Amino acid sequence: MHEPADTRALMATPPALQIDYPRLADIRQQPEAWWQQVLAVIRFDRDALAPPLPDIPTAEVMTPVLGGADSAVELWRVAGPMHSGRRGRVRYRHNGRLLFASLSVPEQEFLQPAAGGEAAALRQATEAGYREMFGALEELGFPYPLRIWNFLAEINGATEDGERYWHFNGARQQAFIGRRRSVSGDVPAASALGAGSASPVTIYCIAGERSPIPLENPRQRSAWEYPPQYGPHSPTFSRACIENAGTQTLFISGTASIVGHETAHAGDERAQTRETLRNIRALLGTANRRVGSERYALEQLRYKVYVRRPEHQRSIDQELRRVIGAAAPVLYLQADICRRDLLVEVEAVGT
Ligand code: 3EB
Repeated sequence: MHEPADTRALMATPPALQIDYPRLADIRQQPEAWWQQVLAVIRFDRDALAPPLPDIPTAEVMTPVLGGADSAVELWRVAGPMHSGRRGRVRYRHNGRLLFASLSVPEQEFLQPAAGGEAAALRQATEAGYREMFGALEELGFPYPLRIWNFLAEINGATEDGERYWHFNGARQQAFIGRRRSVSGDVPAASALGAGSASPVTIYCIAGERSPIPLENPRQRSAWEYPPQYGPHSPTFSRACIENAGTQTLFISGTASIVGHETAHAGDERAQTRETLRNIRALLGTANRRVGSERYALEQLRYKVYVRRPEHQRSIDQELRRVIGAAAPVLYLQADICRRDLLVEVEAVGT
């Protein structure tokens, strides 16, 4: 999964925005000058890597890396000079054009006796996370989140009052409304996954000074219009977006085997993977029409694949490689997907 071309790309000066999934051994030897242009590092399952520059924000995501002998990280790079800092729980770094921000909020903070139980604690942690994140973005002059990643423990778990993901959705939507942000149409691309049972609510994002171009998928009902059988408050995300300040980076949201609003191929991870790729292909068509060229192609994206059951990784990889080819970088992570019947979710970035 790591071709020599990848290693060469890792050494080069980054273009406007670059994402890589290097093995720890590939980056441990890098000189300090190289780290200057690192925007952020995402560590999965508490890998030991600590960037030698303490300014670089990290996000700790409790979804184990699958498959490789050596573990990998997600690493974002941009051309400097960089500015880094902290606002409350939010850690950030930006180059004047694009900003990375991350934070974690433990639900336990909101679990006082008689305060409303587990569901209320999840909602409060989610709302606090979004409130702080939006506050930091607005203060720092990057008010437009392009792409948001969300992780919460036991995403499929039940509460006294509906699934935990439903409460997450209610709180996220409330946080958008509280900041006078739209909850349909002009919303960021996103993913929301289940992390290990001790995981705090963990959110990280890439944000800009200008609003991105949001994209929807003609094969899928927009998530903000999902009917109430998936929860009383619809999820707040777009299917993809294109950065609109020069880089034209394409961020594809978590994409699953959903056609219209219904899960397709319950119980069949191969068919779910093929359906997911049909969804991503359709999105690329929308993206290419929007920029008026064939700029984005399946073989040229960088992928992260969330696999519910580790034993499905092989069959999912076979189906994926048939369509995206052998060279595209793919990082496999074990995670629960937000609907119980989904076995795989795929997200991607086109640079
Ligand atoms: C779906 O299409 C699958 O709640 O932020 C994908 C991407 C999914 C983002 C989110 C959920 C989210 O509905 C799940």
